[in-house]
Amino acid sequence: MSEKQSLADIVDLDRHPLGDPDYVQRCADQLNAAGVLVLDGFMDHDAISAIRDEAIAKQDQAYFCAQTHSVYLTPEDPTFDADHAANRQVMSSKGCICDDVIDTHSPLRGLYDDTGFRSFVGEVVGQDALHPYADPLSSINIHYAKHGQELGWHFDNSSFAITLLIQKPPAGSDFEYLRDLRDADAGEMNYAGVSALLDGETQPQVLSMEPGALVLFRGRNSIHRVTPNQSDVTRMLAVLAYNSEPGVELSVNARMAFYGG
Ligand SMILES: O=C(O)CCC(=O)C(=O)O
Ligand SMILES: [Fe+2]
Repeated sequence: MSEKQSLADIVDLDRHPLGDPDYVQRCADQLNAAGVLVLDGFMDHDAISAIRDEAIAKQDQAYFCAQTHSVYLTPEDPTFDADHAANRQVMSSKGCICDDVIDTHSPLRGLYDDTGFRSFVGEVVGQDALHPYADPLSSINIHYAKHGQELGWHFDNSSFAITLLIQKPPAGSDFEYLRDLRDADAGEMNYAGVSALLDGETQPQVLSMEPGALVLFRGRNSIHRVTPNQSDVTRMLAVLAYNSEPGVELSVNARMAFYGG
């Protein structure tokens, strides 16, 4: 990409009129009712293929790691046994490139920086202002999951996440979730509900999405995972992260420890 693009070059605004108050209200209603909003065909066709080209070209700069963690993304709690829901370990294995690697003129950055897009997201999630992260890594990330790689069950720390699916494998990499399984702000961790899920006694829902879709997901209380990729086509996904306060920096450790924000 050599020139800066306008929002109309990046988003299919006929299908997704981000400035239309009725459309914005429908999106907000949908997110509130379902805890998730999938906007199919959000990206313009040329923009998504430019983003795919960029993601493929930069794949060898990705930081790949595999690690175990609890679903709460908290360190081991010695007051509970190892097999207690607070301590049970799941596996995450994935790769990531950070904001500093994304092109200045990438359509991803055009979207991220666009004030119309930002106010659309703010109105849909009910947050007055959305600010970019002040550190050079956190705002735009691209995640990669190769054959066998997965994201284990977890609750996010942040109240909502914005993702854009770039490339979808033909088998595996299903986004699964169980809505409102805990109430973090009330301190209700629902260990029994988490155990039932990890033991396979509860069946999660599956969220289907196609490349070019924008997904807004409230993952703070809705546990979710991405199942192992069962193909040789790498799953590629962009994550756009904003903060409610200006000037917030995440440490490299915080980002690298787990990209769930
Ligand atoms: O890969 C996805 O679709 C979801 C990513 C996610 O849950 C996270 O980054 O916290
Ligand atoms: Fe997450």
